[in-house]
Amino acid sequence: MGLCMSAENVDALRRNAEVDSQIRKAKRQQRKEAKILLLGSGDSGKTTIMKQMRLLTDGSFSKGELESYRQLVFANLITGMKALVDCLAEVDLTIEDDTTALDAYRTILAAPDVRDGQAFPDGYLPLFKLLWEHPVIREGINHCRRFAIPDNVPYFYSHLDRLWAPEYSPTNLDIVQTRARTAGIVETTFQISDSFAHTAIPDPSARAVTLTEKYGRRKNKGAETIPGISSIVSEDSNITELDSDEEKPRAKFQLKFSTTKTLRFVDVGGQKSERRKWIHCFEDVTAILFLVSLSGYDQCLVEERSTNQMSDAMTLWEGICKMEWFRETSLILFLNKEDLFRAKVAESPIRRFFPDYNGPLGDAEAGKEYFQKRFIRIEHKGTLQLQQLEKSGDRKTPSNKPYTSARRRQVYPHFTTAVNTSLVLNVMIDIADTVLRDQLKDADIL
Ligand SMILES: Nc1nc2c(ncn2[C@@H]2O[C@H](COP(=O)(O)OP(=O)(O)OP(=O)(O)O)[C@@H](O)[C@H]2O)c(=O)[nH]1
Ligand SMILES: [Mg+2]
Repeated sequence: MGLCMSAENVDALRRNAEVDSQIRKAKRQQRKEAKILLLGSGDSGKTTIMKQMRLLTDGSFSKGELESYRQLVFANLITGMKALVDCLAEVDLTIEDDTTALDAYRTILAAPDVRDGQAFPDGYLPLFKLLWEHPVIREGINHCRRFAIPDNVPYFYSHLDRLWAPEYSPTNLDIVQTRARTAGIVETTFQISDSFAHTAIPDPSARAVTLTEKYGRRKNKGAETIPGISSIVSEDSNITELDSDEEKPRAKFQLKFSTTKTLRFVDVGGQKSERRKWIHCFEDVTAILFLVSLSGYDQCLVEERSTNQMSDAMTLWEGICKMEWFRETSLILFLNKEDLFRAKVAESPIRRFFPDYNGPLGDAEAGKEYFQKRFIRIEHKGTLQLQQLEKSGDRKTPSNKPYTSARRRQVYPHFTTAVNTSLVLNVMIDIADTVLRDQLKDADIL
């Protein structure tokens, strides 16, 4: 038996070993990344969560981004007023018999885009104000709710004077309130290392309470007590700025992780025409972050007036829950726009749109629970269907591996207000603490 090998064979073996090593390295690298896929109907708040992640990781936006958002604010003022005026006829209202208002409306519709560095044009401020204060518009806001008027209209219109200041630059709150529908797929990678959250928190005392409740009084907790998180550092003394919208001081927070992790967030467009692109992102998903607009229970879709936003979200969710792709994928459910939901639920009875709702009229908590239960029930049905498929034959996952019954997927529901940075931070801590810990533990990252 000879152990001799030709030089060629030795070379080939060495090359194979190198290739194997590279593949192993690439796989390890891939496993170090958690891919979070954001899904949900249009306008549910997916991109807003991406913006919050930017704030929670980087703490700010670049000069160029601030300029783009500034221009978007001006555009949002126009599209918001247009959406409102377009709906007036549906509720038997019109501004057509008021020539001053009509002229103002036509002028703002024809306004040229704001260019780089150019302040909002002076002559337009009184026109926007005139329209916003017009009795027909005010009445329209209340009556047109079901037509999905952009949620940021009351916010931006109540800050007109501030927006027209020559040195105006959008605050973080302005940025998360801006609206531009997503077209295509946008991937953003967030490095979560020493400081996950290093951001201005509007209400430091509220944060401190929440963190204390959650993790106890000690400032620095070891990785063994909160796996993956080495410390939470409150810097309440580090008061940084006053937000122009809030008189409360802001404090900085840092959440420290014991290891560096990469979170790849994939944001997609949620409007109907965008959904056929989603399938391109279904591979290797660590967790789905599914957003639902809670306040959409009495509203139609922007792109399809005959469809209720909440019903559309339920149908989408059902489709996702039944997909074999996501058989073992954690599902994070954000029942979002809780702030708007609370504000409207007393005036707009849930039962009018969901007749099986039998909670008390105007009770936000009962309403939240009702919708959460419906989404959880839909997920259970989806899981059941997948299990039946599994039993009925040797179904394979899309990656062609047999299912492992050892790991059943989990659903993590949260009520969220995506425009509120500190509330989003809380939820993100939860996600890091539970979902990602479970998933990343499997990949030896934590
Ligand atoms: N008040 C309030 N507004 C919110 C909340 N979440 C999102 N918004 C606003 O809702 C609008 C739509 O949010 P986006 O994040 O652009 O929605 P999207 O899901 O990315 O929409 P598509 O890109 O069309 O799929 C923006 O103006 C946000 O500021 C919330 O919790 N409360
Ligand atoms: Mg979007």
